[in-house]
Amino acid sequence: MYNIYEAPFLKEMCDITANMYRMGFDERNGGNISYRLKQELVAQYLDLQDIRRTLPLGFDASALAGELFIVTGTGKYFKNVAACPQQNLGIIRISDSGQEAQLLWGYEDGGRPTSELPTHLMNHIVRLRVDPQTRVIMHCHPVNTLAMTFVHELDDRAFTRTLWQMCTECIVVFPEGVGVLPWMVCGNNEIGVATAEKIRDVRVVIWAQHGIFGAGRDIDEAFGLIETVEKAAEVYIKIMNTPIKQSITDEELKKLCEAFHIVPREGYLD
Ligand code: 2HA
Ligand code: ZN
Repeated sequence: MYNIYEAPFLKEMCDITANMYRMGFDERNGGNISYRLKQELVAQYLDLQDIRRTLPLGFDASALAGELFIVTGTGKYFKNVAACPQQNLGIIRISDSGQEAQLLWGYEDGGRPTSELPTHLMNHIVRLRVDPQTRVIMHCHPVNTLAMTFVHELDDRAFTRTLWQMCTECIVVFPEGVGVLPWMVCGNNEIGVATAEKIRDVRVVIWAQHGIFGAGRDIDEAFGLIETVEKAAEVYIKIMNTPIKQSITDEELKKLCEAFHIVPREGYLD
């Protein structure tokens, strides 16, 4: 058995949480990550029969039965993960019934997975149907994306179009657009269901006045989506009160799509 502290997935979680903290995306205990792991890889580091604790999920996650995830802990600070992963992270397996998470490693001070676990698992279920290679769901609180939800209409198409117009790369990075939810109470099944409904068609869902979710095949994809949206939102917040002399037209966005061989969300360009 290898040393878990040398596992690549543990290092990736330590690196990304430190990076997101430094970027100001995850103040205090803000943000959470779930990363679906390959069983054969985890088996090199952990005895998969050794269940430390069983944690009720409060909803049916049987579509993920047997799947392993490394997940940030509830109430834990991203800034502290790298120094003490065994308290701030946990490795869980979804039980055969789909009603429980079996803790295999971590949360060593008695902790539990993120309060947003229902949203994470519901998002994994939906994204896995669209793209079986999906592994990462990531949530954080980037400031300009939040700010934009105060001053911009929350319609998916309108919000997406504005983001596309702010940076040339946006339509290339998320041609399917973004989904936007109105303000809701977080940390429960209801917001999980609403988010999963949106994330069927997009890899980015924005929670108004709260934050953002990104989905991806790896940490880079999920985070790359989030930082691209955040960059566009920052440009928007910087220019929104300034007279605009020129911008990227729909015709130009179409030319960009042709040049990069991408198909933008139907009906989103005029
Ligand atoms: O506190 O970000 O949405 C963690 C969160 C809840
Ligand atoms: Zn949050």
